[in-house]
Amino acid sequence: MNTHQPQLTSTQLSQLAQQIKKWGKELGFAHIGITDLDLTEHEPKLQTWLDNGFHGDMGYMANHGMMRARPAELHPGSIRVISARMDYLPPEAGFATNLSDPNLGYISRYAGGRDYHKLMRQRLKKLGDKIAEHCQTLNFSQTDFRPFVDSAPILERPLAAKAGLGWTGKHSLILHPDAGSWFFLGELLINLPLPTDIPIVEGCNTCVACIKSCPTNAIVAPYVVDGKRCISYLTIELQSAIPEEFRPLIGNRIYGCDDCQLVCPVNARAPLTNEHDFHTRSPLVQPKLLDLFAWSEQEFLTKTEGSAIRRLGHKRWLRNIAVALGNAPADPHIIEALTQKLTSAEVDELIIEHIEWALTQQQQKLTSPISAEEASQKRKIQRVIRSVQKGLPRDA
Ligand code: B12
Ligand code: SF4
Ligand code: SF4
Repeated sequence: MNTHQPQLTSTQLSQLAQQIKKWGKELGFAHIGITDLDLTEHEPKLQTWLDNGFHGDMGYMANHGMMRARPAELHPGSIRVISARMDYLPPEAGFATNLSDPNLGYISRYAGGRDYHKLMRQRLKKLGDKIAEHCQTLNFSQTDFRPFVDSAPILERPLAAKAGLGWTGKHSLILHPDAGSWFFLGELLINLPLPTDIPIVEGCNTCVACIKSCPTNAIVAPYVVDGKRCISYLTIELQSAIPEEFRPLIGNRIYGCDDCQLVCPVNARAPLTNEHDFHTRSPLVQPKLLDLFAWSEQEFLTKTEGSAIRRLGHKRWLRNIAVALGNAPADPHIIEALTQKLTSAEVDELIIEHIEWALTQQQQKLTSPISAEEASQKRKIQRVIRSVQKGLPRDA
């Protein structure tokens, strides 16, 4: 920082912090908190997570090493992070309706609308510009900031917890007592010594609902998710074949998973999003698996334009739907659609292998009764559905 510049006084910084929170609300953020950049206590936890290989094929998690826990290295000169929350729960989420019909595809409710990354980064940039303009009026012209939304190696959740946006739930997501967990996080790294906020001390207490309900047992210990077991990883991040052991457990989830949040009692108080852009688009509202499976590549690209789903690509879209079709009840229409797709020019070896797996599942169901493993899986999802109907009636 230029030492000849007049520095901001502590009164000016306190007033600015209040102002930032007001501007944040005007820009659509539901909560803004400020904290310092010290994440040293998280370095060993992150290292253990990486050493355990919980990142699977997400090479980007390992590539940057401890930089994730050292935000100052990302944008030198930064001394504070402004952590921001944006709610995404769409109206008429229809969670239970969707999960209880195995012929419908389930898409995580964060992904049914416009991709959040760009929208939030633009808003954070606007917030940064407002701060810089305000500082100019105080004769301080050295404001320097950089917005991030999932876009850089940074531990967003521990920063949000330090900034008072919520506590770390046992599913590892950030939860706010009045807002649940249906929100995205974004940050503005900044070089101003703003006053910091106080973390929320409330916690999960004895509840373990998310751990018990996870379809793939991905929450291997409280606060620790084995990424490579998580359905979000298996259906979104994983480029290659979905390991067979997980396929029956994925059910009808074709893009991400919300189960650990669906059973969370804190989500009973979660607000709906104010962003129309995050509402689920019509082709993705309670979609029939067979309709989605019939989309050509061009239809897939058109119908998912501007959405995060587009980045999956048509091939992995078909891979995921094939698995869900394999998990659906035996149906000659499904067998016909799978068989037809085998000869389509749009499938490659990866998809063919998943389609063949799905066909085997379908044929087995035609001839043999439900296995003990399937029955236990069904009971687990029925418990999640009942929990949603009881605990989140508005969103059921
Ligand atoms: C990689 C990643 C994933 C991976 C791995 C998940 C994971 N738990 O790490 C996969 C693909 C599986 C995934 C899934 C999802 N993700 Co994700 N993901 C990320 C990403 C890019 C990095 C997360 C990370 O750093 N993981 C490494 C581990 C080590 O960090 P951590 O989980 O935060 O763990 C810390 C704490 O648990 C803590 N800890 C450990 N032990 C203990 C003990 C105690 C007592 C406490 C308090 C803390 C604690 O220390 C750890 C290290 O600091 C972030 C964005 C970002 N840049 O941060 C989004 C992010 C975390 N994901 C997000 C979302 C929405 C999801 C999904 C809900 C999407 C979906 N519906 O399918 C699921 C939820 C799954 C889950 N239960 O976590 C949001 C979370 C918002 C929120 N409310 O918290 C983020 C922040 C993206 C965003 N910008 O909004 N994700
Ligand atoms: S998102 Fe689904 S699979 Fe992943 S930890 Fe939560 S419940 Fe488990
Ligand atoms: S389900 Fe229970 S244990 Fe899991 S995050 Fe919510 S309150 Fe915490």
